[in-house]
Amino acid sequence: MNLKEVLGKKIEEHRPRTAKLLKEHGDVKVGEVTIEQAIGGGRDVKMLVTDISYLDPAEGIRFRGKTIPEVMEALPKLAGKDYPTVEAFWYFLLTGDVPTNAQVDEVLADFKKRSKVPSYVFDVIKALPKDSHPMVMFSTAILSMQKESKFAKFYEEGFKKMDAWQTTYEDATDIIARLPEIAAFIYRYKYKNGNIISSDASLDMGANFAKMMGIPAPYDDVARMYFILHSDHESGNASAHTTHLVGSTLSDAYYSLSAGINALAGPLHGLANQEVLRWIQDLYKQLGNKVPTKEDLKKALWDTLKSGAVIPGYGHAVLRKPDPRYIAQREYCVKHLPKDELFSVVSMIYEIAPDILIEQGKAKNPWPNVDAQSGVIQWYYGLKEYDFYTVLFGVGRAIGVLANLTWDRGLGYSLERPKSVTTAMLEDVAKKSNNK
Ligand code: HAX
Repeated sequence: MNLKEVLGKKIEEHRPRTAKLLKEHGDVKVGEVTIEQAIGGGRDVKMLVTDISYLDPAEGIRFRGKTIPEVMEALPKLAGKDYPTVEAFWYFLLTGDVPTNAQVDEVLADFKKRSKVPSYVFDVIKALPKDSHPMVMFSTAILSMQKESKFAKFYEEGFKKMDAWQTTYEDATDIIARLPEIAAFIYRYKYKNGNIISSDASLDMGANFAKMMGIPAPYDDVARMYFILHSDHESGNASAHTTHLVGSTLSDAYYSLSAGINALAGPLHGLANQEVLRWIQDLYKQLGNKVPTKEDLKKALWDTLKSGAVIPGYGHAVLRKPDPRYIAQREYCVKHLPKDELFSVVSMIYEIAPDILIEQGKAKNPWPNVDAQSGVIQWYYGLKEYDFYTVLFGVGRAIGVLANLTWDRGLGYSLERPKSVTTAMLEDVAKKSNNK
């Protein structure tokens, strides 16, 4: 059975579970919403369902039940490489099964068939002002391909709810196969005088991306690691939730992902990775291009907080420990770039920032998240244009959110439409609760 057939079987097997929960237990409560949750962005409100990843506050992310080290260990790798192929990971995220080498080969071949980016996408990118943020170029490029949507066509020609996952799967796979070339094009067009490097269909996604970026090995493994680490963080984070929300209107994967990418572009979300580097570079400049001492760093961290800004790369809405995605990247740095100057500064921040955030007493989680470390690795391999970093995050994030969108359609999830209340209603509830 190929990936699509395996996925179809899994979706069929899963459907009775969702149907039974809805039919027999639909009125069972899974939690209650407090006033703080209603005003404060719905933290911890349990209103999304996914089996693709789960984020435990104390442990961190598990993809399909496996921790990051377990995933990296279990999935097939190409000879001589330290990280699994993205294609193997895609199979795993969609099905929960560790693919055999033969199954990975099928996905590799399938991605190659789908990877040709329509030429108008490059024209669309070039039509934007060249000083547009790369995330604008990335999101626009994805949206510009909407006319390719097989799901949209299927809808027009006679939609059947239970078959909708199939064309969503087709769209999702088409998009993921094309994103590396789009991202690399944006990079080379914007920062390398339009000196574009062509794609090589004989390579896997990681190696092909490294080639098109013009960065030699081991950047292929960096790309694989980076895309896998950034793929999924359950469904409540802003980019995943946005993709899911837009998809719940039966907008296709192109509309949905483009919207999710726009959410990722916020500084409280994916853009934090560029903000970390911007913050460090500003500090270098202020100090006359010197490596900061611990005292300099302490002062700079306090100055940042006193100015009302956040320390980028620190804190998390769910996690209450150092992010395992941060740790995985830190381990890469310890192994491959232990003496790098920027890595030393980021490590110094890791030593200092948590205590300062604890002393300040606001952030519920004083530990680093995925974005605190990721720029260091990119910078080391020559990718110093830090406003591009969120695009790299976006290529990875697409893998997770599109796997979820495929399952959303497979299980026939509903249009998302939570209820709002007025402030007066909340005041009334608060008053009644005081009078008890
Ligand atoms: N620096 C300073 N203050 C921080 C902080 C940080 N790193 N993290 C949280 N706080 C503050 C919040 O701004 C909030 O202050 P107010 O009460 O004045 O509004 C208070 O601490 C409580 O916030 P929280 O409950 O701990 O955190 P939230 O769930 O509201 O927000 C964020 C989570 C990740 C947005 C937050 O920690 C933050 O802004 N971090 C810095 C930006 C960042 O690194 N974002 C990337 C997060 C990972 C990710 O999604 N990547 O894509």
